[in-house]
Amino acid sequence: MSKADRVGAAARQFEIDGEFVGAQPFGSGHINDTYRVAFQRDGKPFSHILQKINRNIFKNPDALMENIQRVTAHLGSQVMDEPDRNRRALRLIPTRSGKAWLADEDGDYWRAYYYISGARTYDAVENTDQAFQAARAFGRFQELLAVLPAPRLHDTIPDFHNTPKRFVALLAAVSADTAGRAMLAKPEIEFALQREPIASVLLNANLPERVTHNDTKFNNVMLDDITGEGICVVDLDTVMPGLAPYDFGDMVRTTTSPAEEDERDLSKVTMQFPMFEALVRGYLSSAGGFLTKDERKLLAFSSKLITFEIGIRFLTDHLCGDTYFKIHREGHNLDRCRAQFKLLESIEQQEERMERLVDSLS
Ligand code: GN1
Ligand code: MG
Repeated sequence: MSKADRVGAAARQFEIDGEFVGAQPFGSGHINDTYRVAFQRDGKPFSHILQKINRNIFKNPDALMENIQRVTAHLGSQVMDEPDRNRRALRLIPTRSGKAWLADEDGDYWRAYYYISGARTYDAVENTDQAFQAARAFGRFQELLAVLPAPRLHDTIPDFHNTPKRFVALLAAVSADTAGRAMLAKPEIEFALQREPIASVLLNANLPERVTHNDTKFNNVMLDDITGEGICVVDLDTVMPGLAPYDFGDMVRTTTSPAEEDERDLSKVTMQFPMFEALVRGYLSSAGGFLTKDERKLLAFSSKLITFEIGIRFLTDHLCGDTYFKIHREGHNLDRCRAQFKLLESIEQQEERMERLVDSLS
């Protein structure tokens, strides 16, 4: 069966009342395969979202889907009273046999979500209002999940934000040098080695464990086309127990620079302070009620740490021959790493001012 046929076959197994028309790749994720699947009923077109889970990366897809099922059901119940509740939390479409996900004959796992119309994601931020809205939405996401009933969620990727372990993985990749790329990446490797001491700061800070998103990229929140409001947080694969500042940090990494994550013109990559301020205000407007003093104190620092962490993950993958993140050109992971490290420098230069702002707003 061709790839397209497999997508169609999977789409037809979900409880969707209509005739399957076709599928288009959707979004800009680096991990799963995401499609917008088109259907029609009585000649009227409509779409849904279909995703094939990357089994290379998610070793326990049943646990992952169990998490997603619980999280989406919980969020759905929390937004029940809102008039447009169907746009405010992702909703799974069950399979024809009543399951929350599909495991096909090839061992692939699929899930389908109702399409959310009148809203979209952006790969690069355009203005401070968008930054405020995104941070407010992620903060609210954490707030709603703070009352998720027990049991604890599964760790879909153990040690996901364990920066010291990410650092050790980089060292191993440097010494194995399987793809023969370490020589050419020497400046980036040096850059990373100099910053080892920051790796363990958050893990050693004795922060409370919370339900966190863990992939709070700006393009993981949908903004309403008309009002601009951050209405729905997407990409729930890594929702699991974690530390709140890591979530805030990844908003800073992905929302404050006007350039995209893989920008090659590094002069464009910079931490824009007004965007940072909008993120702090937006995040505190929703998460301010539950964050502890210690968590607040680490918000500015977390921006630096996560940018370091993702930078070394891109570098590690480059050295390993690009086995983890999808790449679309040669050297793509090295480009991504360079952009992260440029951003990290920009954050370092503004760190004191960032600290002062968080202090004054907390
Ligand atoms: C991956 O799902 P996607 O492509 O948005 C990655 C994140 C990284 C991000 C960098 C499961 O996210 O951790 O921050 O790329 N997700 C996983 O863009 O590793
Ligand atoms: Mg994502």
